[in-house]
Amino acid sequence: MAKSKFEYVKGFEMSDSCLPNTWLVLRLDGRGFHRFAMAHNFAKPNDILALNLMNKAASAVMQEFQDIFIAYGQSDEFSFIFKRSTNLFGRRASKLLSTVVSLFSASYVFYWSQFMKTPLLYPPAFDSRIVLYPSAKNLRDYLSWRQADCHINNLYNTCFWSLVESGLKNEEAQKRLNGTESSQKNEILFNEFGINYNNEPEQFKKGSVLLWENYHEKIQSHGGSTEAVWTYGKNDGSSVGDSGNDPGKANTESAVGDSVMESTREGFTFRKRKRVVVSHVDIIGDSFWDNNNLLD
Ligand code: DGT
Ligand code: MG
Ligand code: MG
Ligand code: MG
Ligand code: MG
Repeated sequence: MAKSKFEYVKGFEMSDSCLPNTWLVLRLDGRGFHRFAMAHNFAKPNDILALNLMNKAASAVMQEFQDIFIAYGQSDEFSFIFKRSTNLFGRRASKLLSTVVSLFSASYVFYWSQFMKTPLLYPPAFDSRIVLYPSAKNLRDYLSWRQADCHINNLYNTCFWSLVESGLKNEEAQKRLNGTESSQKNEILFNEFGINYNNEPEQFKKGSVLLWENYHEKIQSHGGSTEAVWTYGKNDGSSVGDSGNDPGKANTESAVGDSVMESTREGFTFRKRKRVVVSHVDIIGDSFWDNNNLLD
């Protein structure tokens, strides 16, 4: 087809494709969520429903972009790690950033009412960036950094809000905690509030890790109901969203793509599926990485 005389303007577009063969980390973060959390009455310091809504939106992103092999979320942020070999959108940074962050934001709004009891008062926005990591050590250190950040903030915030609840003004609580070590914060929680920080929910201490898990869907051959039959997967956790551990529900909720007809026996067909599962495990130590073959 003949080109118009205006076509030359395309030449002004800049190439921004990411270096090949590097782990591509895309992190997004809620804009002004200090205000957003207050406006929507988020529980302090952690609103479990708001955190689960973040997980749901992240799961929607993973299901759309299956080159993401792990995602990690805490507070108002999520990191998505793409396979080193991904060629999604020709690895163009602007295309990846804009598509992922808009799908995440739209999903956050789309699923809001399934999770939150208060109405959504204004549209939330998220910023996003891409960072490329050339070595497995760099990538693991990146994820360790985010999980350590989660722990440090959660310990501080748990202490801070306990002090405020006990009657201190915000500034007084801040002053009390200024310069304290982790051990001192643990002691304040234990001695003054009877809280053993170790017993706080894993989701709050460790954040959320989203991974793919394989399973076999069992289908009765004459149509009818379907049932999930779990493979001996290494990842344990619950499905994302409100489906909990109900595999039947998870089927329709989270099952995606690549459905390869596997086998038919005893009147049942088994179909290979994969779904996103969320867990709240340590990703700083070696055991997570030893147990999950993720870094090839
Ligand atoms: P930014 O990211 O520079 O636009 O500004 P913010 O205000 O989003 O700050 P950021 O991302 O450093 O910190 C996250 C804020 O979100 C922080 O003020 C606490 C709030 N937030 C996140 N999750 C929760 C929650 O579960 N409960 C409550 N009460 N607040 C939360
Ligand atoms: Mg920020
Ligand atoms: Mg933020
Ligand atoms: Mg943040
Ligand atoms: Mg287009």
